[in-house]
Amino acid sequence: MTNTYQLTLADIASQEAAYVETIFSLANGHLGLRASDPVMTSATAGTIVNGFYETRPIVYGEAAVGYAKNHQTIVNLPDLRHIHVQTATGDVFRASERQATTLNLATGQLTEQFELRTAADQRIRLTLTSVVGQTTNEIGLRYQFEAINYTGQLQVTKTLAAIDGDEASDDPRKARQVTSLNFATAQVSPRQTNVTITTQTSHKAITLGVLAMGEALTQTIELADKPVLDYIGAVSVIDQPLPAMVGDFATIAADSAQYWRKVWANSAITIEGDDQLTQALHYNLFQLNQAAGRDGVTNIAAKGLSGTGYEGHYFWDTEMYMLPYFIYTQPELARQLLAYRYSILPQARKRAKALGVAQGALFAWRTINGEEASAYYPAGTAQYHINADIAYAVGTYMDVTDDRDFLNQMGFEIVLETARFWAQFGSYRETQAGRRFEFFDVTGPDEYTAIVNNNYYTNRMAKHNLMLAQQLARLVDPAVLRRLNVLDSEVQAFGQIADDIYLPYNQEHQINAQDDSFFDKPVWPFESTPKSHYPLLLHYHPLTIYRHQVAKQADTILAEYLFPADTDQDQLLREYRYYEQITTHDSSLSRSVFSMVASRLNQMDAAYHFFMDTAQMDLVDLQGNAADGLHLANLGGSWLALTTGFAGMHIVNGQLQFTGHLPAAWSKLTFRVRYQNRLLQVEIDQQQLAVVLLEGDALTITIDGEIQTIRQA
Ligand code: IFM
Repeated sequence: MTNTYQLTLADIASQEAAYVETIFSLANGHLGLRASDPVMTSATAGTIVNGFYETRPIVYGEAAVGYAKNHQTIVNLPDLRHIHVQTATGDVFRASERQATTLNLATGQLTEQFELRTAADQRIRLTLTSVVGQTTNEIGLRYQFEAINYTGQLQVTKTLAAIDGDEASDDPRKARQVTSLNFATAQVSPRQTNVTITTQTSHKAITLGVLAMGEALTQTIELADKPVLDYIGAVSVIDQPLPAMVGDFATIAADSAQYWRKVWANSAITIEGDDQLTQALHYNLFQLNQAAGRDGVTNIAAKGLSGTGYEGHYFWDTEMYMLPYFIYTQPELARQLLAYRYSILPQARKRAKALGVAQGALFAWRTINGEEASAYYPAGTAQYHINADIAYAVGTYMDVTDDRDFLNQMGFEIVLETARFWAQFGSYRETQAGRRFEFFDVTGPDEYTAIVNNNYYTNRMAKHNLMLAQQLARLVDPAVLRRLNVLDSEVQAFGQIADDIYLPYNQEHQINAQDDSFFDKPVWPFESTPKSHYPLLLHYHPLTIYRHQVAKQADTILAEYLFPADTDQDQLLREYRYYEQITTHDSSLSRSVFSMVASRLNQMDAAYHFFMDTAQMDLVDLQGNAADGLHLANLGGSWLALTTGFAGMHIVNGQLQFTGHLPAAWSKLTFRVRYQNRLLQVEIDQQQLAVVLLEGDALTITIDGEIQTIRQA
């Protein structure tokens, strides 16, 4: 029987080192450790700190006004788990083979077994147990040694290994190499070494330290005693000194276990009939939790803290794919993630100005420090739907928590400033069909179509953003309206523009149109495209792709999932069928959305297949690049497909509603959500969907179209 809170080498796609390092990476929202071989150094090994980046000017062949100025690249820091092991006579254990690995999702402990070899084929076994503090930035490291054919003395030195040089790559999803770092090592005591790393251009500093629980960082041990060496690693807060290390292995392990107990109390999932799938979902949520910045000034990178892919940047992925999970299970953490967006509002205001908009804010498409870091504006800044995505997330957070303090302090301002941007960036046009508000030159979520007019998703989301600003203006403290110079006339104008926003529709296919020109283009020649030429982005010039009907990921369909009342089932089915045929799912952000829409259409086989690919994406290495880091948006997407897809969870006009659609392969699905200070357990079997109120006051909800009031038993 599969343990649904445990992952081993047998559960994953391959034993390739960089892939294994990603899958078993450990993190706590601030620091991330890849599960690299502790006696080797490699380009992919190392420690990552959320928000610790270096900048470098972007060199354009042909620059233009307002282009992003600097790359921001997350820095791969020395590997805290590294050790140097040699025999008494100086033979170094340089070769190593991973033999077993177990990640305990209930406690956060990772146990790995390696067989180490010297050049003279002397062999020993190393068992390394790693655990990351979840309320501290300390790491417990326990190294146990056993003899195989070498039985004598060992000399073990805890090191802070520098990172080997990275290889250059043409894959835009990989990170750039950072060479402008200064390292200052301090031997604090025989037991402790610190290294402070400063970046030359972003002017940031971080300190990493290692502390021996024995007498010194270098220790001589007898293999016959089956020796166990404990070390503590630690990482400072960015730009702060490293505090004294106070934990030992047991206290760090206890801290981690307690944290995960709390997480699982609200996040546990049971799929009766498929333990392996339950395990995959637990893994996904484990990694989502590990990746999320908890301090209000960091966020969730596209690869979390599992790798340096996408340079550690934060995208819309957070708000549209990951935040719902946190909003519904850990609203305090969701608030911190939104607080990060609030913290970069000044940069977003500047960015709006750079694009010629006097009032309002435009959030960067990809960033760490709030400034735009996308060097390719057609698939970067032009995806200004990110503004509405962030506002949408504020709306969901408010629906689920009714957190007025957040609204007054941050939430309203975010929604207001993004709404102001829409009001100025779009324009009215007289057409035969009447006067309408439009957005020209835009890129929607589908990155295989760029710089078009009236992307349906963007226009629909902008409409929502403006309506939300109007709605929240009625809830927010009037003092906030005064502080932000909001006049009634402005709020009314938001409502008018929202009403007038044009939503493209294709008469021929009787479906919402991805944009004004999408259906004029020839369909991509799918039949003559070899399998080896996917993802298309690695094989074709962007213009070859852009002038065809081909979608990298869910686009119009994403809008349909978000606004279920907009489209009837017949149209939705036509739309789903049409877009499904021309979508390659080259982006990991696609399948979860198709699964949700298929559920809504009761296309349960398709919903199930899309869901299985989503739920197991990194464990089967579906995209083929998990070695660079996990696909965090998809991890969140797997939770969405379960809750919004199979359980039909939506908030409609302030009321929580569920509609059950259980795949035939399962006998029962159970999960929990928090909603307005309540804890709910949702249970769906093949007959019915039931919601049990575990904590909090009675609540009126809609289940399968029927209004019900649920009370605690
Ligand atoms: O934000 C996504 C985008 O939608 C597709 N390309 C990858 C980005 C980061 O995950």
